[in-house]
Amino acid sequence: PHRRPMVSKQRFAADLSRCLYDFVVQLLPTPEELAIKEDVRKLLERLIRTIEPESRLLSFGSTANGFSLRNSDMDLCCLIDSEDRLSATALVNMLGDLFARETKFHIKPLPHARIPIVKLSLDPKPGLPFGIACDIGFENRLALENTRLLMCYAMIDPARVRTMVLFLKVWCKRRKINSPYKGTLSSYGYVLLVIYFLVHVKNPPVLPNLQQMPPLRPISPEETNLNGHNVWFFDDINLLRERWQSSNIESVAELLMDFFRFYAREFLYNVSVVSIRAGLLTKESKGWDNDPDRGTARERNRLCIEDPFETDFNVSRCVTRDGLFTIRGEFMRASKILSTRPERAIVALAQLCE
Ligand code: 3AT
Ligand code: MG
Repeated sequence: PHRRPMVSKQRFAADLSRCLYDFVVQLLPTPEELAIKEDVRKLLERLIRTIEPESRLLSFGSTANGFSLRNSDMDLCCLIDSEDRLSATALVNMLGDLFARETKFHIKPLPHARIPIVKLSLDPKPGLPFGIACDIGFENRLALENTRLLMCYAMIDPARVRTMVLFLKVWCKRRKINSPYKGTLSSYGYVLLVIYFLVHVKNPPVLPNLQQMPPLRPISPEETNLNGHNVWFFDDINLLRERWQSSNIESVAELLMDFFRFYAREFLYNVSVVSIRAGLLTKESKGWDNDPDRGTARERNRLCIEDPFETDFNVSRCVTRDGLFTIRGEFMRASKILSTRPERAIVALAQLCE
């Protein structure tokens, strides 16, 4: 039988890069959606201030870090700048009642969750075809900092970094491997995998390590301490854009292909820890290795991704044995699809996200 010759690697990569940009652009939130969400944030902040006048309501997660897709959830964090504030549990109950009285949102207060939150949602309507889903938490200052860190990484090389991350977020949702509750990985975890790959695996690196760059002036440990964690990183984006010029010139498609190949075949899941702060670490060095006497450590640390600031925290502790098996299978599948280089890149993209 007649076999179709493969298109050249260069042509396929150029083609796929263009398809990736086009694909991702149409999934970005519209200006209207962003405006509606900002209005919601302001409205809720105004209401919260009737109970706690010294409070601020801030966005974190994808709405604030540059990795937001259309219709993504809103993650909000309430900070209260006064000494004698109410407990999170009390606040969740009071705000639940207040929002139920004063807004059209469906309200679900979770005062006794490990991290107490209020969940709000709005049904779809013509100007808002997917409604709104929003979680409000309290005093989660570390999440605000890791959001800012990811935002800085996104801004250094938006064309490549944002495209890769946004594509990966769509891909992992479509392939149903983005549910920490079901044993797979959170979006935050996938973003850390991408950044690790661009900082520590690619050689030359695509991104600098913002947590290890020399500061512009001496910094005392107290200044950068947040709940016992060092949250310093180089955040002068304008200066960074002037000074950081990656000598890696690979296209976004080449990077994506290599990303899938790396996590499909190269990364040693049994012994290694992904750390964007420190590079490749071992489970042993962190005390995250499988301890036969404590089976739970093994189950919690199948996949290990160190949080950039809360370094004793494994971001992927929810990933189960089956979950990891599925995720690795998906990395292999993706890697295989891209390595066949079909005539039209768009076909590969469609197949990837099937
Ligand atoms: P989506 O657009 O909602 O899919 P996202 O970027 O908002 O993606 P998440 O909803 O997974 O990402 O997380 C929102 C933020 O919450 C990101 C981070 O500041 C914090 N966060 C989420 N998961 C974890 C985790 N496992 N450990 C520590 N912080 C987390
Ligand atoms: Mg989110």
